[in-house]
Amino acid sequence: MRSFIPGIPSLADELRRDLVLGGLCLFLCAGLPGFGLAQSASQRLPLAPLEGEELPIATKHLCEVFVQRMTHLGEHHWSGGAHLVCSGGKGSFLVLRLPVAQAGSYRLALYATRSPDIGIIEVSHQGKRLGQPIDCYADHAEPSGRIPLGTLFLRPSECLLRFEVVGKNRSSSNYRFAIDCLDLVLAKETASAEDNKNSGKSFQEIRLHAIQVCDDNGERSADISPLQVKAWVDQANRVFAQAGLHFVFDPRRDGPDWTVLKNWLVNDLSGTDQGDWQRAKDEGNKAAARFPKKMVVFFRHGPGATPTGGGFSSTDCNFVAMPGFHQTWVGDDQNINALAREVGHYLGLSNTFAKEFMTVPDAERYFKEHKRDPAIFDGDGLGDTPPDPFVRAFQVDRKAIKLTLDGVTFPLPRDNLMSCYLDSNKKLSRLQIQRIQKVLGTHPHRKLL
Ligand SMILES: [Ca+2]
Repeated sequence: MRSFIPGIPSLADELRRDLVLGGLCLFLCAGLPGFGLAQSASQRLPLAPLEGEELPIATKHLCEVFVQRMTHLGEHHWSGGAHLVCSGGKGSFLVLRLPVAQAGSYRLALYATRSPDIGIIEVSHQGKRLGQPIDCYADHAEPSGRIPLGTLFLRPSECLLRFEVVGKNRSSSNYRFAIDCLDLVLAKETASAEDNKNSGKSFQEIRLHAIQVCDDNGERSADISPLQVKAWVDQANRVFAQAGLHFVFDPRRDGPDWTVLKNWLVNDLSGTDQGDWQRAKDEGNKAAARFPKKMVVFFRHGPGATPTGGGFSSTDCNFVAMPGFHQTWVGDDQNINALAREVGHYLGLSNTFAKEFMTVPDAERYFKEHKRDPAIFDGDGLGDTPPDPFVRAFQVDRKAIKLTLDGVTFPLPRDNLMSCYLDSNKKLSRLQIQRIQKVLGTHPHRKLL
């Protein structure tokens, strides 16, 4: 059996052969451009690649996705030394978010991986297929080289690229595919409706500082890339534009808004329930104080061997704690509102719900036990967000817009940022915006932003 997953004997044989062939080819063909795949493929890598292993995933359906280092097959054959592997069957798909700052026409090309266990994929944008179906079958693993996908019009709000497995080569042993990187080049810019809508509006800018945390020995690093942080920040900006706020973040590893911190105490941050909360919080506040006038966000692993999917913040701490980008999902969708929600907590907002229930009968029992008082479901005490009996089973069901408990109907605040329901158009209420503005004006830490 051949597989992408390292450590399987038949693959090890495969890799050894590739190492030998790759090395031989590099040796024989040095100075002869375009002759020998390993050499020419590495030469053709884009100048500013969007690494598959660093791009934010929006949705994955019927597949597992993981990053695989590829430097064992040659130091410079794969861009960034790694690719993103998607392992599923026919019909599985993966949707990536492209970092698009301005509307315009873009030239797009894919750099994938050829391998014995690869399926045939189609790439599409907004339902329109880009190029021809791509068959990357080969009898050994190697970079595909440049695969042009044509020119497409992209807006910042419509930047989702879909990769779907539509079949496989008769010789292929599986339906996987792997994305090394994308080459996205702006060919012609256009003012978008979004730009026009926001031009002339004045926003209060808050600079965000992202800290990727690992243990003191460098292990258990949070799984996060600047492009992924940028996707979360862009979504937060869509929501907080309503409150006149705009978060600024420079998505470069060597830029002013990105730091790596080796500190196990901060890496283990898990909230007020943790045993050494006071000490951990003090340590977090101390690390955050190094970046005054910025909103500091820790991307941390969490305690134990398995990375956490949770985040937290409040006005009580001077930082936002977040998990790795791909550690938090709502159904098939990556939780794109996770940062915006925690920023909401940082700026003084509470959840719309007071308590979480697994099933409707649980919520109904609780309601009856508390004299059918709707206020027991009110998590934030704000008059313009309705009491929210949050039942986990309704989280992903977009059609669930109300819930009746013992004859009393509750409208569910699906589109409110501080609820936990899946919704693509999250909003803030008038009183939530007032609360944020008050916190920004009077809070000892926040008023310095
Ligand atoms: Ca790569």
